[in-house]
Amino acid sequence: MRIDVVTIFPELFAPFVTTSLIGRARDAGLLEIEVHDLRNSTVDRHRVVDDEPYGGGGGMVMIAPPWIRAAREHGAGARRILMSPQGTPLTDAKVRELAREDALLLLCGRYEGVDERVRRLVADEEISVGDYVLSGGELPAMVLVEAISRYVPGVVGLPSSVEQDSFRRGLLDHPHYTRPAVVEGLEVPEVLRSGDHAAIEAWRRREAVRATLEKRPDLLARADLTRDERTELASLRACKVGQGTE
Ligand code: 9D3
Repeated sequence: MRIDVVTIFPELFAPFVTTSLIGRARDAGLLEIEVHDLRNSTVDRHRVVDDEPYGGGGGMVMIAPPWIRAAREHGAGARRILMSPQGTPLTDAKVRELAREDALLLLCGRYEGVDERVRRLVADEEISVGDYVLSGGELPAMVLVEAISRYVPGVVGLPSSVEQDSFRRGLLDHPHYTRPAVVEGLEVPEVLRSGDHAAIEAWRRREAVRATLEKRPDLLARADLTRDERTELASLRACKVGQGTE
C-alpha cells in the first residue's frame, strides 16, 4: 500500500515512519509512505499557506490553492482523506476498509481549519480520531497509518495476532502476566501456571468478558460472543447486580 501525507510539519513524521512496525514494513516494501511539505505546493515567494477568515473572527484559515496543487501532485488515483475534527470518528471497520485500498492521501490541517473548498474539491471523506481538540491532523494521521498498517498483509508478523485482536471480536483483551511470579505480594492466577491449555483458554475468555462488562459495557451489545460467553456474561451480570455495583 502507498500512503502520501501532506502537512506543514513533515518533520513530525520522521521517527514515526522509520521506527518499529512501520519502519520494518517500509523496509520490507509492504508500505510506501511519503510525507510532503504543503509549502512545496505554494507558488508565491513567501510560501504562504494561511489567511484571515472571510466574515472575521479569531485565528487563521488554511488557503485552498496549495492543497489543491498538493492533491494533484501526490494524490492521483488515491483515496483522499482530510483529517478533521468535523470528520467521522475512526472505527475498526473504517480502518479495515481503508487497508484494502492501493493508495491513500492524508491531508493534515492546522490553525483554525482549512478552507471549505478543499473538502469539496480534493477530499473524498473527512476523518476524526475522537471528540477532543488537538492542534492539527498530524497525530490523527499517524494514528490512522498505524492502525491501517496492522491490517496490511505481512506487516504484523503473526496473522493470528491480527485475527484475534480484541476489537475484531468486540471484546477487550484478557489480563496478561509474565515473570516474576509474585509482584509486591500479587500472584499470577494459578490456572495460567497449570499447563492446562483448555482451562487457560476458558479463563481468558471469561476474563475478557468480565473486563468488557466492567470497563466497556457499551461494547457488549455488538460483541461476537459464543454461547458459553453469553452464559458467562449472564452469570457475571447477575453477580454484579447482587453486589449492588450497578
Ligand atoms: C474552535 C473550534 N475547533 C473545532 C472543534 C477548532 C479546531 C480545533 C482543532 C480546528 C482545528 C483543530 C485541529 N485538529 C485537527 O485538525 C484534527 C483533529 C482533532 O482535533 N481531534 C480529533 N481528530 C482530529 S483529525 C484532525
